[in-house]
Amino acid sequence: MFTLISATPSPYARKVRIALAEKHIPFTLQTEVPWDGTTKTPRYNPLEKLPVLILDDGKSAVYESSYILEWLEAKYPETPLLPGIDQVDARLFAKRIEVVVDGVCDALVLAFFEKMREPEKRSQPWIDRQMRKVEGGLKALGEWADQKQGDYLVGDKLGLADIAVGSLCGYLDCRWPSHTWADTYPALKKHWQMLEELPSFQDTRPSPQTMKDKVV
Ligand SMILES: N[C@@H](CCC(=O)N[C@@H](CS)C(=O)NCC(=O)O)C(=O)O
Repeated sequence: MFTLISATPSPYARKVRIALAEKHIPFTLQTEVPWDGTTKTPRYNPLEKLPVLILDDGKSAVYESSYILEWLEAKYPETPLLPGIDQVDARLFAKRIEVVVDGVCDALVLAFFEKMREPEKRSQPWIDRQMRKVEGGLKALGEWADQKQGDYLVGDKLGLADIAVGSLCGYLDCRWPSHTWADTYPALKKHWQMLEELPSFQDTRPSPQTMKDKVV
């Protein structure tokens, strides 16, 4: 059976957990704090980040959330999470949405740690730079949510784009509760609330973690 190294607030790990659930792939959940010295991520991922999907042999691993999703789609095409290869534009649009979501998550993580520095070491221009990316990405996602034709962002089934967007919104709600995204982008909020009703989302609700080690 696969093992997934995951963290409770991580939007990247949640994407993978939801994809595994939607594809009915059993796995053991190994929850860690990736920022602490106790994490096993460096044993499997040279980039020292989770999520990491450890394969049946207990040694080989797949890492980087977008690559894990691509790997799962290639190896377990049943319950597809992307439109078929004959629907090139829809497929690329779903991947584009994931790119924006991952970029927003990356910028949020960088801003989060910059804010943790002692005030005299903190760079406000750096935080502002990251938050511009966050606002730009959320604006694009808000527009796409507003323009969706049916229940889902791409096509007529739950897919990668919904999973990525829902994971980001859940992370914002958990780690950035004072951010105003839900008021600014009501269509995005509505889409997220619909997704949170699904069993695979209900089973993976994010929660904060406490870091023991000093990171910055
Ligand atoms: N691009 C990576 C980002 C993963 C990531 O940043 N994971 C965080 C936890 S949410 C992590 O493990 N950080 C530890 C570190 O950067 O040292 C992905 O999509 O998997």
